[in-house]
Amino acid sequence: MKSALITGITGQDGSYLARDLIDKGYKIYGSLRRGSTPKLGRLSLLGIDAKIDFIPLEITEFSNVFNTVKNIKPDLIFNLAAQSFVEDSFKHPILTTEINYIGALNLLEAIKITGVKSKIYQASTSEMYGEVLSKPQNEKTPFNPRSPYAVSKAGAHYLISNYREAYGIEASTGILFNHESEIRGREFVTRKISYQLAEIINGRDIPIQLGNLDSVRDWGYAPDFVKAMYLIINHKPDDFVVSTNKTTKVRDFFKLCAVNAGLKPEFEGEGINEKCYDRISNKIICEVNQKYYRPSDVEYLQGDYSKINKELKWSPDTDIQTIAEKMVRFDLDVLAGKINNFGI
Ligand code: NAP
Ligand code: F7E
Repeated sequence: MKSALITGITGQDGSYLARDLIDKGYKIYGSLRRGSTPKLGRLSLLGIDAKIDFIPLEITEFSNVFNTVKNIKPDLIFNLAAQSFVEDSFKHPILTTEINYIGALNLLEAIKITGVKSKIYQASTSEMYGEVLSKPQNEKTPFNPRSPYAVSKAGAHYLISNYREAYGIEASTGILFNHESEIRGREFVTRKISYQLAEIINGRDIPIQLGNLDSVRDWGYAPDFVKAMYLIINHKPDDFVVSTNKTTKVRDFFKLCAVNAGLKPEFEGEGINEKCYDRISNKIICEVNQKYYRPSDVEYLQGDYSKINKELKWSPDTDIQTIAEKMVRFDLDVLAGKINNFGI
């Protein structure tokens, strides 16, 4: 039986990827970091928690990573574990670097020293493009990172190509642009919006507090994007941009969600004084709060996914309207008690 080790299995992507790989007949090893209670909510929601062989793993501890790789010798390793919240990386830059950069290095060293034939996929990110040097961004666009998160991921990205060249390790990256879903973490802006709008529909009076409404993202759907990971790891080792090539501002994503929630959103004012009114109730449903501005933000991301489309025949299936609709529907159903979301 083919096997795969997924680090970060409890996260959004790890959960969807595990579901796909189980369907393909893989034995799944899912690594869990130390903690009083494992966060299995997403895996329970997808109904796959009982199908995974969980192993304790501290990704920053080399001997632990080494012994894990040596003992289970997985055919595939997906390194999805990360401190993935950009805003937090400004508060915890060292921790972020240890998990995201040293974690990837530990896995590569373990593969190199043990000599196991595992293929490895590294979760690279559009954040590496930072203050973009050209539009849209493809595999040849230079990186210009704007956060400790982006710097740590760019370092890990370079490690992958270095170990590929220097030691012939079958290591690939997907440079994934933002991808969202019903099980996205609630700290990320899309789910913050869909969940808190559902709370407003259920009687909450306090407006949603957001930061930079002008930020532009190329948002895709996570279940589409994890399919690309599997294609990438099974191809000859390389780097691929995974995106939709379509852009949306935070403000416009908010409007899409609010309409889906049955509201009539209208933004007024500028900068810190901008507010969104629901023209049905005339209540303020969103306002800008300085607290959510970042020390330096990535203003514009748009991915050119031509390479993966041409070489691996991948393309996104789900547009931003459908993503907003699905996320709002899910959160309304959760708050109406129709779905047990296991705290996700
Ligand atoms: P996520 O939902 O935040 O999941 C992150 C995962 O990493 C969780 O399983 C978390 O475990 C684990 N983790 C955090 N700190 C850890 C540590 N110290 N040791 C071991 N595991 C740790 O992230 P995601 O959205 O699924 O993203 C998956 C990967 O793709 C990440 O590497 C992210 O940086 C990258 N990425 C994401 C996007 C996106 O738009 N979603 C785009 C590009 C790249 P706990 O459950 O224990 O917290
Ligand atoms: O922010 C702005 C914020 O936190 C998107 C991670 O998965 O994708 C994600 O990183 C934009 C930023 O995602 C709020 O300033 C405004 O410009 O949802 P986000 P992110 O930072 O793009 C990349 C590809 C990854 O690799 C990361 O792991 O929205 N924004 N107001 C806000 N963002 C948040 N979170 N909260 C707000 O209130």
